[in-house]
Amino acid sequence: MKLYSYFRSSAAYRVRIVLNLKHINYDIVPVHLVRNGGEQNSAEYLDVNPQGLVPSLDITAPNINGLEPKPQIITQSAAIIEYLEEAFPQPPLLPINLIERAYIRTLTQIIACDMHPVNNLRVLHYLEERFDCNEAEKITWYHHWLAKGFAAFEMLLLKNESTHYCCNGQVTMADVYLIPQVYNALRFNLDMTPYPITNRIYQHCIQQSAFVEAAPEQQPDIGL
Ligand SMILES: N[C@@H](CCC(=O)N[C@@H](CS)C(=O)NCC(=O)O)C(=O)O
Repeated sequence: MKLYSYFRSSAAYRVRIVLNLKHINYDIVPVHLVRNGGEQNSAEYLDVNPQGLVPSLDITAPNINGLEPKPQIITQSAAIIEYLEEAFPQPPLLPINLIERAYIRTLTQIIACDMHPVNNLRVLHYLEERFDCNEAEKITWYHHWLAKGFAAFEMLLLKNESTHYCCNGQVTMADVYLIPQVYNALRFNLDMTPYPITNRIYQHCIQQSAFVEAAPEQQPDIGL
């Protein structure tokens, strides 16, 4: 498998964690989101992912008997993660209980649908280019949407009596989405003190090898 990734991309970070948790071998294909106006906008990469976003996962079968395999590329981190969960069920990242599965998807979607998209690089660029927002205004925007999302997330963790993981003392997709989002928040100096349960889960997860190896600091493209 080949993962088109950028070390700082939190959506790619989610997929890296899942690949590591499931012990799946993969090669990183770096896509630099800043250099040369962003390699995600190149014609070559748009052919891989027409949205010009990372991650993309290339699961094309190997060339057997000289036959050219049909390229198979999955885009959108949630689609990639659901594919990996179905194709590589061990260890499961969703529990069996249907209510708990729904709860985990609620948590992942708070991040993937309501927090991350409004703070994406291209959104921040648009604020600057179209509405002339300066750095401080962009940070205000960024913090606003993160704080709204984390407040709801924390409330749900409290109601669910979460301790070291988001659900039931075991790693699930909810942790996979949460850790990169907290990493981003810390990078942009959001005050995380109002979210003690979130912080505890973050500190617990980042000690574990699947999370450590997926972290931006460990990526081969960090110095490129
Ligand atoms: N919903 C998409 C979001 C992907 C996404 O926004 N990726 C960011 C990096 S975290 C990106 O490629 N940004 C490039 C840009 O904004 O130009 C997913 O989950 O895969």
